[in-house]
Amino acid sequence: MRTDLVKILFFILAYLAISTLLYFYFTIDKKNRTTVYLTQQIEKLKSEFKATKNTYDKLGSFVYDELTSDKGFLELLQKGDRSSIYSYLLPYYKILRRYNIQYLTLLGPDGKTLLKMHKPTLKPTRSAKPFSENESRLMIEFKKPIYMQNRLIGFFKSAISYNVLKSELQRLFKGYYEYVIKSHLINKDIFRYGNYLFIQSDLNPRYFYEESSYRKQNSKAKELIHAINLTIKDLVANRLGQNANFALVTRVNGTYYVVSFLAISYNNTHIGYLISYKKDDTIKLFNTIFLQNLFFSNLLIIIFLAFIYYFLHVRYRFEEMAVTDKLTGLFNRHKLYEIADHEVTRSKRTGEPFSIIIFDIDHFKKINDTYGHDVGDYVLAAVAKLVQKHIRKYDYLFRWGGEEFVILSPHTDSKGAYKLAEKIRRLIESFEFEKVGHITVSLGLSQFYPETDENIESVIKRADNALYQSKREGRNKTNIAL
Ligand code: GH3
Ligand code: MG
Ligand code: MG
Repeated sequence: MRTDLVKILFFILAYLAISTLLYFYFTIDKKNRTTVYLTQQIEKLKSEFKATKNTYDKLGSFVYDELTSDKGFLELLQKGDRSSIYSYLLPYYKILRRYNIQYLTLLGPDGKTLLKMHKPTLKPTRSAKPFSENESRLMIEFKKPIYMQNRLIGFFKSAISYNVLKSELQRLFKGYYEYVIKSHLINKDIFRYGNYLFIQSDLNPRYFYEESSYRKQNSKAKELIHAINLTIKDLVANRLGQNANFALVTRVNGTYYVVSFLAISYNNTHIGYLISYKKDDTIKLFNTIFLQNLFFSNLLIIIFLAFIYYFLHVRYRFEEMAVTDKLTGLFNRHKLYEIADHEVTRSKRTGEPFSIIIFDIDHFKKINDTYGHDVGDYVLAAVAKLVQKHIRKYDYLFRWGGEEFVILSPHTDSKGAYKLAEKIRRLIESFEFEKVGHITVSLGLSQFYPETDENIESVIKRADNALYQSKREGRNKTNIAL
């Protein structure tokens, strides 16, 4: 019973150990999958950003190509006649505006602003107000050199605001986009130039977004972005400062969202992030895969361990059957040799003897003849039960064959064994067997002498001889072989 409990406990522990290991393995696996996937999402945002930017660059290039192939325009530019240039450029500028390119600027070869089409200063002042650094940071610019007869005569610059880029991204790709800029860029300069108004981002107090872009978002988008921002606020706090791209997963109302951050720089200074918020079922799938993996691996472990347990149990049962006598339930001769082997080794090592008692039921044939084989069987089983009950816990009782039994008594010399033998003889003699009444046994015993005996055979032989001595001397007797 106790060994069964130990075995079951062992299997439960084995199960827990393997299951825990697998849990960690699948957790790491899920994490790796997610990491790879998020990296792809950053790449995706990069591509979206690049592709959208490219369309605006192409639109500007179209006008640029038209202008630079027109000799008349090049001459006007070289002269620096603002109002003529303005009239010349106006139809082009109107086209560009239709495509949301609001900023068109011409610069001199020295890089100084000559004319801003979106804010023209037509009077020939010493120099038109240049773009402020900060204003540039709120735009995406496409600047190209203008040559006349291989001489640099100025620059063509078209630009779009991040607001325009954002709405275009939103139109082309699924999800919501946000552009946030670092707080230290929000200063008077920006306000003065663009009438820009900024709101502190609910994502991080160090980042701001344009009020006008916020106003343009529909309320559903605003609510969702706000809800997502609240869940990732703490997660991004540290990462935002690193000025590097990153992406993360969050869950709002049971829906997974991937939020990707693309770091934006201007002249190698970090200015902010383009953020995309996208609903994502792939992350949900990773979770499902994780749970499926856990479930099926646990099921497999249970089946596997149950199989091993069953296999070991069956083997144990077979082994027991091979060494157990069916009629009496006692160990048989095979087991005697097995146990005797241990005892011989131990006795040789410690010098302590052990004893063998052989006993045989007297006139057993008569019982069979008189009462039948079944009653004979009953007597054999009853004797086994009776003796088993009266020997010490560490004594072994075996059915040697027929109506003969053997007791192996560890730590016992022939003197001690004699006492035990006599006890058994008297016990059987006084016991009242059903139908049969009283029976007797004859016994012979011998001890193992560690110095002279090599194996159990000689001890059994001596005990057997002593048993026959008892038979010859009239039965119901014990003899010691020295
Ligand atoms: P002794 O006092 O000299 O030992 O006489 P005995 O009759 O007991 O000895 P003998 O060896 O002549 O007879 C043993 C008998 O035990 C013979 C055999 O049929 C019987 N026997 C052996 N095994 C079994 C068994 O499993 N069941 C039954 N019922 N009888 C058995
Ligand atoms: Mg007999
Ligand atoms: Mg016999």
